[in-house]
Amino acid sequence: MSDRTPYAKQVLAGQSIEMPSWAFGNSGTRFKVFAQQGVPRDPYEKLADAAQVHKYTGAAGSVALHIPWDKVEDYADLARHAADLNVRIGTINSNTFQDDDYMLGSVCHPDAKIRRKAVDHLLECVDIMDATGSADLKLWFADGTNYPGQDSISGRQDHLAESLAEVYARLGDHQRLLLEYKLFEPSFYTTDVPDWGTAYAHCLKLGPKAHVVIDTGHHAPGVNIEFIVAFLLREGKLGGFDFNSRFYADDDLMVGAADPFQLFRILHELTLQDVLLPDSGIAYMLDQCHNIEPKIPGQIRSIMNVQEATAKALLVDHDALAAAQQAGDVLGANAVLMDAYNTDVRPLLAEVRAEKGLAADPMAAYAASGYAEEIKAARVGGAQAGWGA
Ligand code: RM4
Ligand code: MN
Repeated sequence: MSDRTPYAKQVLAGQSIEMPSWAFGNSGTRFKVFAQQGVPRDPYEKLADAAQVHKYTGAAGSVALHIPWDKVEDYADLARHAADLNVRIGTINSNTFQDDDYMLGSVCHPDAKIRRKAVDHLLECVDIMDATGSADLKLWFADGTNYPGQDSISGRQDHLAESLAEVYARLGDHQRLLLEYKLFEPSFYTTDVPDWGTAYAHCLKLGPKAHVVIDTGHHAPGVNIEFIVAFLLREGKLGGFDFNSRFYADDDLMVGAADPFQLFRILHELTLQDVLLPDSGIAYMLDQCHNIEPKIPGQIRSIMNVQEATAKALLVDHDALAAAQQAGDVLGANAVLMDAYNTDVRPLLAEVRAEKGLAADPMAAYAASGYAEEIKAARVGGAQAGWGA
């Protein structure tokens, strides 16, 4: 038993990863959405499914909403429903990419009327945060252009800055604005928030309640994401993560599926700064779609993948690492990291689960519960949730 084991167990027991409500609805590519049986018909049923993930992992205590996908009459009632299910409502995600008016952009649109509409939507999201008790507003903009000359690149930055400033001014004392960046898609020539540098510059100007979100799928191939993590953490500007994994672009596949070593490297940077627990100010969440696999097990597996990468990162011997770095021992330092990465942490996680009264294998425990069969039988009729294609 390494010296780090008790500490690792303590952090793992307290870790919580937020789930995206949209992971439980139907999803697909622009080619086809394959419907699955038993999929939720409304946000209440999405929360019920999310609660199953928390029930078996003990590490997924909150659910992010996406507006308008999760619009309800009474958000306080939805928050109570969540509490009854032993989960809570987390981040509110805005949506300014699915309305015909947004064809040429939303908060960066050349027409002031459209920008007004988009900013009003973001302000409505803050109203919802007030009702649900959410702390974070997550903004991702599909804004950009497809052709050189289509619009003014710098003019759009002005619009972005003005729009963000208005939303920022509306935030309550304990609310934050999290700005997400993405390299490309749906725009292909320019994107208005394409990278962490752009997001960082805007957040810096806005003030202390604005932070950058790293969606792990939103980078060019080969980008060193852990460098971005270390940099933003050092500047106090890392707001959170949208975890997923990618083979090509924004694949939204299960985190840790494509590159578990990258996930470990990211978690190592976070572990070095001791920011893994919920009070750290870093909002950890999944942003994934389960297009071909069943959704609840897809989320359970994803939470387990994050837990495994976290456990390995927690086992890195920081003293030995620092000593090797100081001595200029390149191979020794690398070996310290690889030793931890190559540890089988599944028994350790089984212990952590047992101490919380959970089954050692959340996948098997969920499969044996019969819940999947129950929802297939019960959720007949009505319109399944999903975001179309
Ligand atoms: C975007 C981005 C947002 C997510 C939507 C569904 O690419 O990742 O975070 O809310 O997809
Ligand atoms: Mn995202």
